Amino acid sequence: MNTQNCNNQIIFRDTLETRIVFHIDFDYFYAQCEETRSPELKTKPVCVCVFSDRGGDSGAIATANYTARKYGVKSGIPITFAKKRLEERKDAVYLPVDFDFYSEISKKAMEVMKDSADIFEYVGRDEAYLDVTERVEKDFKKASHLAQQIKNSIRDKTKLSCSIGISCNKLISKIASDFQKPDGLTIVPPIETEVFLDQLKIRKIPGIGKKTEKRFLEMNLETIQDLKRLDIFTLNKEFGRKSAAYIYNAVRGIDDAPVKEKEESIQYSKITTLKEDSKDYQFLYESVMELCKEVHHIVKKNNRMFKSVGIHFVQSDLSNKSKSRMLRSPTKNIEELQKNADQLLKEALENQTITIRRLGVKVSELSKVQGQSDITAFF
Ligand code: DGT
Ligand code: CA
Ligand code: CA
Repeated sequence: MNTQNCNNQIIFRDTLETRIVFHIDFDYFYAQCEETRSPELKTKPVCVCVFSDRGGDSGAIATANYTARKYGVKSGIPITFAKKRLEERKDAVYLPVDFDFYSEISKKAMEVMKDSADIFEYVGRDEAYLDVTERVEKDFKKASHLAQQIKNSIRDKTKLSCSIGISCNKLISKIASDFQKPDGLTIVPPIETEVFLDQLKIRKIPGIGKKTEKRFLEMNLETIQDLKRLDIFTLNKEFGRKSAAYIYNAVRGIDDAPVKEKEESIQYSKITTLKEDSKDYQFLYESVMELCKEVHHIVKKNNRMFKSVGIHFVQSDLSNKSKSRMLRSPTKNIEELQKNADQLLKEALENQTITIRRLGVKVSELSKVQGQSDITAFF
């Protein structure tokens, strides 16, 4: 039995019992949002860019529509690379990110999903898990109808297309939602799990990245079926107990993690591109303190307290690194914010080999300041 606390109700569910879980993921999300407000973009390659404060084409691609992807443009590559790859497409469009707009669209779509789920778990602006076991009475056919209704309703309200994966757990549904993108609907009933997973490349398992894939390829293992040949002892030796257990179960389609009730958690953050790439503490400290002031300004304006503080690095190779910590109690105090951000910076810089390009500070776990305003709120 596994128990779960949801709206103060304890729900008991036997994990051996069939569940029906949806994973819903919007297609080329930021770029599709841009297409909804400018339909003429639909026939063109569209790249949504995070332009850095250094000017020109400095920065990275956040995402691109499927036309641009045909030319090899994908998330994370420098804007200059994307422009080279799209050189022959004079109609290619490069737009700056507009997070407020994407959040607005996301909210509308998430409302549809919430209304259609027994349990709704927000994962990010463009994806969520839904447990629909009860409402479809454990029937995959009814689940398929419900998924189609959700797709239609999201399209009516937001003009967005999404892809849905349906199975008996989060892992298989996540893999399934990615299987027929864009505008996909992939249903994997328990009896078809093995056939579905076996054919797939190892890389399709969430959490298995380039490096792990390479190690498996060196062992001559390419598909999920190949991976099943490894016993748990070999996996333990190669990857350590925790990852080994995850991989061993994942290739067999086993995942007991419940869909947990979770709504979007609001956070306030500020990020800046440094004047030059650096890993020098004193240099970064100055920026962190400045960012804390800016974040604190937003906290104050919204009359909020925060209980979690985080810092974020975009490193010179464009990889990300972040650290956060939970405070003992909620606060709105800037000194506390700066002290914690400074400690996180020191921790993050231990063993830092690569230089840092962009630096961010965020606060989350927000609550309203109750009652009479503290006098410090006026300063
Ligand atoms: P999809 O789901 O394959 O059709 O395409 P996306 O663009 O929806 O990809 P997904 O689901 O991995 O990411 C959702 C959004 O998150 C995406 O529209 C932009 C943002 N994003 C993803 N990867 C990156 C990245 O490397 N850098 C930045 N800045 N944003 C990213
Ligand atoms: Ca997506
Ligand atoms: Ca996603």
